[in-house]
Amino acid sequence: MMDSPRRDLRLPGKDRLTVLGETPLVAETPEELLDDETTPVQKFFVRNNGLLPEPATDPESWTFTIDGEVETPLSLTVAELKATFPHKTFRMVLECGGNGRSFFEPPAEGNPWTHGGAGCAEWTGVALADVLWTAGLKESALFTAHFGADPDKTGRRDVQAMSRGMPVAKALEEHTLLAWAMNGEPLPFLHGGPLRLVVPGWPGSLSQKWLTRIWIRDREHDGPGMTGISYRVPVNPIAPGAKVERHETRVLESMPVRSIVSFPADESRLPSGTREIEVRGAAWAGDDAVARVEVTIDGGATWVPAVLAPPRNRYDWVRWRARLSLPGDGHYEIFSRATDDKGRAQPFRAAGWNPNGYGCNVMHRVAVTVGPDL
Ligand SMILES: Nc1nc2c(c(=O)[nH]1)N[C@H]1C(S)=C(S)[C@@H](COP(=O)(O)O)O[C@H]1N2
Ligand SMILES: [Mo]
Repeated sequence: MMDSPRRDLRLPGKDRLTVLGETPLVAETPEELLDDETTPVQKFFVRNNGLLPEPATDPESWTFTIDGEVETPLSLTVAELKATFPHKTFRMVLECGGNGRSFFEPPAEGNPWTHGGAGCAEWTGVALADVLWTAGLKESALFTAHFGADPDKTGRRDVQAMSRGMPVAKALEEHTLLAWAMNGEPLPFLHGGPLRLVVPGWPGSLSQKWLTRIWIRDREHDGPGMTGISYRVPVNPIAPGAKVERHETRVLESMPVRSIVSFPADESRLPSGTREIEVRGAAWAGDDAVARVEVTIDGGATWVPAVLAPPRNRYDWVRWRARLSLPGDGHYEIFSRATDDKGRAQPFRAAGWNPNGYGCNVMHRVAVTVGPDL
């Protein structure tokens, strides 16, 4: 299932993330490190599809362009963006489209994310919509195409490592940001600084880092990440391991509902006689809202409702907690299950197998042992 054995990331400014790929660097956050309300930069997952670009010497003069199907193509520096448009700050989940992939059986193609290809940070920038209104969308404007400064994984600069796009309607949502800050600090280089897109609710691959250009197109974009069956899922369910043709697939847009248990950590040991524990975690649901979260310690025979903290804004995650009574010492498997406001809950077993392993939202399992080794 895994190309290389997992190891802990050793990188200044980063916590003990789990490395899934070396070059390009891909590292996920162990679920128990996602216990903060706002995910600190040092715990935030990293996903690169290419090599790193040259760091900007002067972030304020970083320039990006909007061209294509607009009345007035614009070229703006970060300083001009900051000076011209209203600033917005939202706490929003960024999640890789492949989060959960390692639970598909048979294994799907790609990085074996568990549940840690996600984090929730406070992003500051301007609404892409405000910039698009200034440029003026032509009637032919249908789709965006995103470009970044990173060379591809072989070092080529004339091709994009990743260049995806979205329908104009998603680009015009007020939460779709051109962001220069993360958790109140200048956007870190590894997370796309000086400037990145943040397209919440949809696969993280739309949130272009080191953003240099948005090309407004009159058709669906066809850059790397848009061709073949990239970021596409079968329209009708297929047998696990089966092949699927592009015309039988659709683009994965909103990510499915998911929850994680961030406390206790998997394989925790509690003193003998412990009869009550607090379980807590986070839940989110792509474009939709989380309606409820429940927790079980008996494989789903009985469920305990969790108390949800209200999200700060749309696309924020919901922090939840539940108190569980334990009937005695022993080994318990805790599962959390979130349900979105359309009534869709997480499955016990990976469902919706697809060749590239997108959108696996199987429940997170955490084992705890109360008392001495059994
Ligand atoms: N320029 C550029 N932007 C990119 C990528 C990339 O490889 N290059 N990877 C995308 C993917 S697949 C994801 S999941 C997110 C990850 O963002 P992070 O590294 O800040 O966590 O960035 C997206 N933006
Ligand atoms: Mo991703």
